[in-house]
Amino acid sequence: MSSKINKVTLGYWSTKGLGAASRQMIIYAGIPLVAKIYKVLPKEENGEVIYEGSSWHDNDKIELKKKNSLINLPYLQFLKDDEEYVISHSNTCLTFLGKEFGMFGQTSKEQIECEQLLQESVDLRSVVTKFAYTHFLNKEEELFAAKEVFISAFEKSNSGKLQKFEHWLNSKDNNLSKNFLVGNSISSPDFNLFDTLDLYKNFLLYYNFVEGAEDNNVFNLAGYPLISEFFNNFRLLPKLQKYINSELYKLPFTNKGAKFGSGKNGITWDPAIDTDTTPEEIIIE
Ligand SMILES: N[C@@H](CCC(=O)N[C@@H](CS)C(=O)NCC(=O)O)C(=O)O
Repeated sequence: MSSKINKVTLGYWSTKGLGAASRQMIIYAGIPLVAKIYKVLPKEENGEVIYEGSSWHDNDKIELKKKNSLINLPYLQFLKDDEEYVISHSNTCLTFLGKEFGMFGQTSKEQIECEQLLQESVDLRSVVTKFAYTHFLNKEEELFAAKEVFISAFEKSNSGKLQKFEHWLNSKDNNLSKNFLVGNSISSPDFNLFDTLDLYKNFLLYYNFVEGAEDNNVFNLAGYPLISEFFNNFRLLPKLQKYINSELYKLPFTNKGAKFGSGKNGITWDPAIDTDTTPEEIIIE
């Protein structure tokens, strides 16, 4: 499907976070992306370093709020048929982009599948991000909480979060590809699931929850063969390589205040050794 949009601006923090899947989709669709980057800055409060977001809150947010009262990060801004759109809420952005780029199912039944899968991937992601932004009193507490995340996301009972996706893929008709969540082609929830799995991959490897695991077999060894195949296939998709090879893919998953996924080494942001050199705009034509 050819889009009537010739350029999209996407605003988000200097992290992957809730902005990554939309960035991927725009690049995958071959539409020029202006990735506007806002950075949180360290500030001392009660003897502790906290991070504040005035680069966003006291700047672009003020003007954008006049155009959309719900404005938040991530947001999309673009012209379509000479009309300006400013959209926020990550799943709304992904739904819009999916429909615009022909990546939101081929039938109304598939569209409903996409919508459910987007919500489900939010549930899966929130288990690990809640943990990532929690500050633990000591290592023991952290490891206990990490184990809880592992159980909640990876347990095989019907309550586990990831088994839902494994079963979803498994129950697809035999004539449909198991490399995509919906039908036989890529759709919005694939991007969201990929980014979430990428974060879980780091989590599993760091806490060593899966013995002998490496980058490309961690989900398989954890007992999720279809998820493993989905993940490994997705990151090799030719149209995704522009993203994988860009600075956007190198950004940390979480923001600087997070204990997990925020540092350049993939663990915790450390102001003593880490510097945020991300430019204010990353343009991918
Ligand atoms: N439901 C929203 C949540 C958005 C949100 O919480 N954004 C965070 C970053 S993940 C933020 O810092 N927003 C900036 C703001 O509140 O203006 C979404 O899915 O986009």
